[in-house]
Amino acid sequence: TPFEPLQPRRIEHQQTDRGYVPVYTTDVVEQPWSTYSRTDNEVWATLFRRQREVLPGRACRELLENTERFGMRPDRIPRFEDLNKVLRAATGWEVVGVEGLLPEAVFFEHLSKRRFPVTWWIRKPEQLDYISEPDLFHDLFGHVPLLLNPVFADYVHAYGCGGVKASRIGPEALTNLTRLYWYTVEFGLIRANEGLRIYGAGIVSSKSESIYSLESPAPNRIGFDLERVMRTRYRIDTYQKTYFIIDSFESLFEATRPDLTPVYAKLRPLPPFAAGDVLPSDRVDQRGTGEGWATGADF
Ligand code: HBI
Ligand code: FE
Repeated sequence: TPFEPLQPRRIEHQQTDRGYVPVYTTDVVEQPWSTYSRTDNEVWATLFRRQREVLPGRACRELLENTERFGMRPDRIPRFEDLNKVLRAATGWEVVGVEGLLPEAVFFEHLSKRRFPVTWWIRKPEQLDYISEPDLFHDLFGHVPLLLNPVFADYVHAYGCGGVKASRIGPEALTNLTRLYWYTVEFGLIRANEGLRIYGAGIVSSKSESIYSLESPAPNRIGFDLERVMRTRYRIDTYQKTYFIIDSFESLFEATRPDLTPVYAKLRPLPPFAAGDVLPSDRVDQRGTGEGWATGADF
């Protein structure tokens, strides 16, 4: 009988910061590279080619260069072990296969050991434009190339170490860190000489948001400030209402280098900001029109 393609094992559904999605308590799984179907590889090729069309001039330079350094190509889903040879040599990171979204403590633990969890399965053709969970394309194409950048790799490692500590401090500290991850690693913009550029994986892996985040008049674009970001709620199911801009990966790493315990304590009694807020203290690149913003609760 033809090889029955593996299906991800859905362990349990949880209300997470990305909505009601399956969360897997299972840990690392081998990448079943030989079981990817022709359709899986065609989905990879379609998404890869689309992003290679839309990202030049929009994504930060390193991101596209690093995709080349990995030798990533549209015609086949990359093997994790091939990527790991390049990754280990460059920044000591490695990619590990997982079933999908992990509990935060498990996720932080991996990052603190320079292991980036990558979902082993890729979305279905009918999910090309949007998928609520991180799939292989989001993780491999969105997150992994920047881990070749030493400063960014150190930032994500320090973030993981901070997350392990924050898990012991309490839920508010975790919420602060999840917002930091969301507005940098997932949806961050960076100021380049040529203008604003994308580095957040959630944007990089989405054709429409690659355009929207830089060119739409609707969202706010505001200079990054650690405490501001940690207090700002976000959306999981629509484009971001606000994008935060860092000046460099070095400045992002510096901002999060100190022990954040006193920052959590300072922020704890303070109310969060809504995703679309603009504050008098903000360095505003663009005050958005708010056109098309979803109503309802932000996370
Ligand atoms: N799990 N596999 C995976 N990938 C993520 O990006 C991820 C996660 N679990 C939690 C999470 N991200 C965010 O809540 C982080 O802020 C912790
Ligand atoms: Fe992600």
